[in-house]
Amino acid sequence: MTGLELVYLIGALSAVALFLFGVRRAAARNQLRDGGASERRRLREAAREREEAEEADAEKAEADQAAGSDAGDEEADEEEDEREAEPEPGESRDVELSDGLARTRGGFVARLGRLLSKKKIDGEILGELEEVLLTADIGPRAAQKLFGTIQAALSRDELEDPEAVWTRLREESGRILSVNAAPIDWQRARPFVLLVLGVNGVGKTTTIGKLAAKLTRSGKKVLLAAGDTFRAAATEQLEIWGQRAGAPVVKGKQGGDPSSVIFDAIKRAQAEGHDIVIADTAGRLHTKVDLMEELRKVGRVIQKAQNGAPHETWLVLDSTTGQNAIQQAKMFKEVMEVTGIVLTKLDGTAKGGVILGICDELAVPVRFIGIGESVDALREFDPDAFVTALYEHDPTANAA
Ligand SMILES: Nc1nc2c(ncn2[C@@H]2O[C@H](COP(=O)(O)OP(=O)(O)O)[C@@H](O)[C@H]2O)c(=O)[nH]1
Ligand SMILES: [Mg+2]
Repeated sequence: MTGLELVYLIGALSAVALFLFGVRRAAARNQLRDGGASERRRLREAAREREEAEEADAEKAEADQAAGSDAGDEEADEEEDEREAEPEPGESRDVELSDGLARTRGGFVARLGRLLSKKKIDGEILGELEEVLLTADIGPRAAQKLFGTIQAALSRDELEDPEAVWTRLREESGRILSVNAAPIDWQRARPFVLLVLGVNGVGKTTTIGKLAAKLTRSGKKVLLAAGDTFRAAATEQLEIWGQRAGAPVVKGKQGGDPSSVIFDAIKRAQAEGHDIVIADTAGRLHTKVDLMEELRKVGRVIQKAQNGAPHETWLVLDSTTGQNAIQQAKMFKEVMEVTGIVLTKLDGTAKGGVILGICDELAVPVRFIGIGESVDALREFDPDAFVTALYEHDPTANAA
């Protein structure tokens, strides 16, 4: 190696070393900058995990309590089995709202309760209360409203009195949930056309089946339109529900035009004197743009079949998807005029508080809630009953 080559080699090596040093410095700087945020994130996650574990314990305790104070484990197990046994779709089962909301109540509501039942509510507890609300899937705006209530209580020196704070949280939740909407007048038109929208799997067909059963029971003549032509199984599923409810189903070919199925259904309802047409739709097409285009077309064709229709357009949202449900609603609202929301699967999630965010942010009334798979597990949404069931357990009762 010549002297010159040696000089080049040393030069190249020091360039590489300098470069590596620079990269490490930059990484360290980034780490320093993100450190705060990621540490906060980590702490938040740890807190959430801890709370979820507590929540599971609380849920178990609640189930045990429900099984009776002197019930042995066996009895509790039996009850567990019973709850897990899947009901036949359409099977009649008495479903209590309070049971349907057990998971949500055991989630953020129980966490709030535990914090509020602490002897002294200091800055740290206040921070934890805010954290619970912000991570409760109720949406940032509704969370801020509820936290504002707690802060207001603080300024009134009420924080020594958890019962008073609990009452105020109930009241504020009730205010958020009470979207003033006139009840549905099913006789406003004949046939009354209800169009049902929502992404795949949220519970559209199930909801339509349950609703058809309710309406036929109250003496209405209901016709169902199998507008989800995307999957063959969707039509079969609607037919099963239709048979149970005593409501005929108008169907098309798989892959056929949903608009024409719904058009035919409305024409048949006009000819045969049905009171209500409920139209199912697909929640998935090849792309989101396809889906939205198709729904627009469905809207236009319905209008052609009957002036003034659809009389109601309901969006079905799955509460287990939490905040995502609100995003879905915003997407559909851009395309269609949504006049009502059905929130399903409240029985299967601790994220039921999302209903607060929905009422607060969407300005569309929640009409029905789904609290199970059976035919009776569709409830007309009643804000007062909902709040009562949600805040059923007063934390001050456990505080002593
Ligand atoms: N636990 C529970 N399951 C539900 C509820 N509503 C619907 N489901 C279930 O959700 C799944 C999807 O429902 P489906 O009606 O087919 O959804 P679609 O694709 O929107 O028509 C089915 O297994 C239903 O039984 C509810 O309120 N609670
Ligand atoms: Mg369906």
